[in-house]
Amino acid sequence: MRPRTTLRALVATAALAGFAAVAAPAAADAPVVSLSNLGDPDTLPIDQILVADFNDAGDPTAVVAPGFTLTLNGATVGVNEGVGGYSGTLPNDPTHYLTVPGGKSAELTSVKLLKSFSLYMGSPDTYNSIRFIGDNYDFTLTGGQITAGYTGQSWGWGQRINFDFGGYNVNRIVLSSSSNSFEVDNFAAQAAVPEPATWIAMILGFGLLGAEMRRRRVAGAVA
Ligand SMILES: [Ca+2]
Ligand SMILES: [Ca+2]
Repeated sequence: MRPRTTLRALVATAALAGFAAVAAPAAADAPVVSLSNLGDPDTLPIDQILVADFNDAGDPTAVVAPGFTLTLNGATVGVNEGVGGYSGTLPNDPTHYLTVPGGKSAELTSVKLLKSFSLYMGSPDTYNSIRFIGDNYDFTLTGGQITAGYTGQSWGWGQRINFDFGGYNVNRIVLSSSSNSFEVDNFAAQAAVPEPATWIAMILGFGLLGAEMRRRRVAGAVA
């Protein structure tokens, strides 16, 4: 009996190690926010792809990358642009963009987990919020936290903002605003790829679990 008990303990330890390797810590860190490309709506971080450009006002939930879904909970695309009190124009961006007015939201979901996300934002306001939800992750940034400290609320301010999840993975991004408005364009994202060590731990853990299950089935059949 002793060898079997030892094997079982080994399997349990290896499986636990595998699961521990894929589980993120409970306390999440804030996304690392960085600004780039002042007044340039089109240049993306080299490791990201364009996800949504909001240019088709006739199909406001259209996305340009597969695996992404856009939901507009009262947010608008391509209308009311530049109307004072509702939506401020984005500097150097003559195309349609997304406006999230007060009390409304817009949500982007991704089939793949994302390690970073960026957008072009204009007319920043202290009451804009962006929430990132994912694998053991739920973090909301508001106002100056979104714009790396900028709180000028100027229509002349437009900048790409990059959010790096610092090793966490995100697949839901919710933009909301408690007043008019949160204006953005050209969403871009980078999909997460599991670390090789994580894959090895997962494969080892599941392989040993499978071996243990097969052993138990055989043991049950002969009992
Ligand atoms: Ca656009
Ligand atoms: Ca605004």
